[in-house]
Amino acid sequence: MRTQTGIVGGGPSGLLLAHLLHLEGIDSVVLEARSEEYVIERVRAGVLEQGMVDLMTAIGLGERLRREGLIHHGINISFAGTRHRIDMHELTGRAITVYGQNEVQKDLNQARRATGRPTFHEVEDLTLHDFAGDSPRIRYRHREEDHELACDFIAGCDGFHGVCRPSIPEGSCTAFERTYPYGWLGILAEAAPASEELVYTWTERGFSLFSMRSPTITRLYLQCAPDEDIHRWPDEKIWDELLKRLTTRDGWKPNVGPVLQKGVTGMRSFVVEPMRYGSLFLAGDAAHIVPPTGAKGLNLAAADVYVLSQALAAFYKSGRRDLLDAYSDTCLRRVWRAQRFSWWMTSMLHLSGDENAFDRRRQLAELDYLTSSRAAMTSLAENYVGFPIIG
Ligand code: RFL
Ligand code: PHB
Repeated sequence: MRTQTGIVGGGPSGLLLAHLLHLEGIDSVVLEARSEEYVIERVRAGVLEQGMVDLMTAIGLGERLRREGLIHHGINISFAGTRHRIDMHELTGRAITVYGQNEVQKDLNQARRATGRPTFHEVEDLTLHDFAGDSPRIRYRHREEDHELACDFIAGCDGFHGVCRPSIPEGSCTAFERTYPYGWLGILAEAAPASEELVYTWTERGFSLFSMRSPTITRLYLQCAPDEDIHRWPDEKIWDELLKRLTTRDGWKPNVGPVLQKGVTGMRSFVVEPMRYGSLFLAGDAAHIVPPTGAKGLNLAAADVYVLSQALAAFYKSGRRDLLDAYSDTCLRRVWRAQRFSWWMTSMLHLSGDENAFDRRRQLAELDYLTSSRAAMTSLAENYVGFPIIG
């Protein structure tokens, strides 16, 4: 089999790239290790930057997003028992949209199906070959048969634990990494959101986040150990801890309801440079990870694949290689901005366990400054709503 771009991974990066390429008349094959249902059901991101909403709309995938997405003009930062609203729209003219990654994934799967171009799920033993040059090949097993896909380019969209990044010869890329001494325990609850906007909370007991998915579903997180055993957390204990952390002095607290899903995720900052080796281009979580406190991961993935689609389109239209050569640098500028912001939000709001009383006072002083200075609020708002993707 032959295609122009072989896409490894059918998550948001892979399928969004596939659709962007389709619109440019470029053929692709998507190879995904998991089943379609598994990829859709994974509970992950919830916040789309304005730029990602604009991109989805520009490529004809904005209809359900516009109908069902919840537009938020502000967020709340809570500490010492008080919520402080940051009006991002007033400060930047832009907003965010709450629309689950599951929904984005459904829209992308449907769009891909409508193009008639192939996506293969549950592929196994995928390996990359000859990608230092310009005739790369991908070998894999599908339905108990071995296959080889010849292509012009490979897009490594296979997430942090995928095979593309580790296939790059040692010494050709540099990894920058930081891990954090905490994780997030997240739940999805059948309960109407008690606030119209997100609440990021600092407490002496650790960080907590109030978010949502729809008018009937609340999404909540609490800081926990990075290797926390979810079995130690029956639902009552989770609610007890969430209510302790999130309840504010004015009596606001999240509504309690049946827990639909729960899980623990670790926190990591990671970047590989460059995001390219020969004809292999890494995009999304395959190239970088941010801690979720800045809500940036999915948005960065969208920005990467947009840049890549434009570079591939220029190559196929006029043989230009300059945009392909600039791909990594173009993406890395945004990536490092988001890394800085995600690290900052994370460090400001979590307790690392080895801080002393000074560090806690300093965190509170930072939160006080952030929520009382228009300049500080504008800086947060500008980064949180994100920078344009289509440009
Ligand atoms: P994905 O989603 O991991 O998809 C990669 C796909 O590749 C497949 N794969 C393979 N396929 C073939 N062969 C192989 N050998 C393969 N190995 C892997 C996998 O099965 C998978 O389907 O990466 P992608 O597409 O780059 O998308 C990235 C986003 O999923 C991620 O950045 C976000 O979920 C991060 N994130 C958030 N991002 C935001 O922008 N806003 C948020 O509010 C937000 N909240 C979050 C988050 C991530 C979280 N977790 C679970 C880490 C909240 C959480 C809790
Ligand atoms: C979510 O709704 O899942 C969510 C929101 C904001 C974040 C991270 C996750 O920073």
